[in-house]
Amino acid sequence: MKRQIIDTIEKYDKIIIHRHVRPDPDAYGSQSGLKELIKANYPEKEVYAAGTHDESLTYLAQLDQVNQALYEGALVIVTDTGNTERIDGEFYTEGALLMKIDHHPDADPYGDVKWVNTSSSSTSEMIYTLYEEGKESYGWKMTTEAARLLFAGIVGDTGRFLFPSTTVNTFEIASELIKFDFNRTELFAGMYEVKRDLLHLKGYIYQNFTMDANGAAFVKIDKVTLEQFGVTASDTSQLVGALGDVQGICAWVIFIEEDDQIRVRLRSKGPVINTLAAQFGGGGHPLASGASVHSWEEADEVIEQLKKLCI
Ligand SMILES: [Mn+2]
Repeated sequence: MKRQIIDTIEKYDKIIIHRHVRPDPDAYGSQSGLKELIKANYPEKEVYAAGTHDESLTYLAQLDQVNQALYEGALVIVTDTGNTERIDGEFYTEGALLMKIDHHPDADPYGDVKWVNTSSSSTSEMIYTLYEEGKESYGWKMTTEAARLLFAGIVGDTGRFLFPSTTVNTFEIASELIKFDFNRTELFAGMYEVKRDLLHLKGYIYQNFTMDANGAAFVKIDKVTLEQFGVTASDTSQLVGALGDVQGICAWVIFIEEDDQIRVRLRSKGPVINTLAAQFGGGGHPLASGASVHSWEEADEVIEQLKKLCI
């Protein structure tokens, strides 16, 4: 599979890489990490990272401007994105070939070439194993910048190596990546320094969540509360893991009211919850997913379904 991917990359002079909307470090890490690797090993190729830039990830990478004409004859690679609805950026279907590289469940098997590994901690980890194959068979080199990006993706998706998706391989790859001379302290600051306002909102979450006897928990944060704390809805992505350290918790949902919808952020310690997310038009990982609902009544339905999963 990896050879087929590298052979395909070698065939195209122009490569455009996409990833999912509402990006996280693994989305940026796999997208821009792959871009850096291809650029370093095939300097004559044009490689672009497409999508809408997220200010909170500026410490990782900047994106490239792409237009429709650029897609003609291009290889388009989409990383870290399970389904086409979540692909960020237009025109991704307009290249000569579409390739999917991802670690989410393959519910939507899009693309002409697909490489899906759900047992990988992150797509960034997959990109590292692609590099290993490249190194072995094609003489690929790693760069410090690619190492920094892939390391960030792995750290992000494993919750700093805490999640069960973290394997012996993950640690081995991380230990290889930190041999490169990037500034880890600076990287961690970019990833985890939390604004004071956000910490106050975190306190609010711990003071106001509700949990039943089976460990199903929820908290609702409406727009007024967000304004009171001076926090934007997108800032709250840093708080999804909150409540995970509550003793006895089974699964939880944090609702964030936005202008036109209520964002549903689901996390679990055991029961699979991406099926629940899918019932409400969302998706994601078995233990970390999201969806959107359009009323607090609908939010209550999510809570009822979540309670059933924890029995
Ligand atoms: Mn990922």
